[in-house]
Amino acid sequence: MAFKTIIVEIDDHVALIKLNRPEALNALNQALLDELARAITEADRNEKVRCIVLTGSEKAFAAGADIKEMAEKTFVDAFSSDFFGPQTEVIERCRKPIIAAVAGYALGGGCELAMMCDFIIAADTAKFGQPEINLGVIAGIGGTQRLTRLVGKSKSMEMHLTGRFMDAEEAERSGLVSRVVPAKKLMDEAMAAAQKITEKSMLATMSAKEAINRSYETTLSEGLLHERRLFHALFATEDQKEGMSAFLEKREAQFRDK
Ligand code: CO8
Repeated sequence: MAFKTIIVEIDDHVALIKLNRPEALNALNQALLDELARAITEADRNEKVRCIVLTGSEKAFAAGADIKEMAEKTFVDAFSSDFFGPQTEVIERCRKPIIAAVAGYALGGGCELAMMCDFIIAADTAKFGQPEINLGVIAGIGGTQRLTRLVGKSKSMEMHLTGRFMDAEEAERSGLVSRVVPAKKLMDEAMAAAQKITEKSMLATMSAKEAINRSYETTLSEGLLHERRLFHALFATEDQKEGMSAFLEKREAQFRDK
């Protein structure tokens, strides 16, 4: 089924998902979040897809949840529909890697959406912020939790309490983004990173993602044990034999996800 608020292109094992509501700086409304959840579910199930890249426009990754759509909501509306809960859980459950390629504004829900991805590559034009406080609310899809884990309490607290934006250089320095690239090169860099990921064994890729995400959920000793067991389990795969033989034989590994 065609999408109206996003554009999805699958090219050479990478699903590129572009948020596409230019009239509202890609503000996240119900339709967009529904379509995004559906596109990510489909990409996760599609055997051809090995990595997902999520991006917006040059001006905005996403300027937050759609304020026009939200403004008249009541508590009952928000609570009974579990406002944005089901869609964000789908994104969080995706087992394939998702790279956020962020240019321009990533504010409120837009910053939170970028942080739901596995890592963020930022253009030098990127601006991150959690300005919900200016609207009389707070972050609602992960901002208080993920930003705090990524940049620490002090900076997260300042961003949430004052609503100030962080530029790309500060975002890299504080650990919010993996790296900053010139805006013109953003998509080339994000696609090159995705391409690199597609060449690995999917079994190792998904294991690495699972183990890293587990570090947010558990104690160090449980996390270390989980990592070690996944590492042990990968010795049951043909890809481990292929990867190590290829190294010893000084050739490129040909992984088959087996
Ligand atoms: N929602 C709806 N429309 C928006 C949004 C938004 N978040 N952001 C921008 N737009 C619209 C504007 O209304 C404008 O539309 P129009 O031309 O029809 O008036 C158009 O996009 C262009 O925007 P501007 O003219 O404002 O562009 P500027 O370049 O002057 O400013 C800014 C850009 C600074 C990004 C400015 O638009 C802005 O401050 N936007 C709002 C940012 C914001 O407050 N974001 C947080 C929203 S709340 C949120 O995200 C909560 C997330 C948690 C949800 C939890 C659910 C469970």
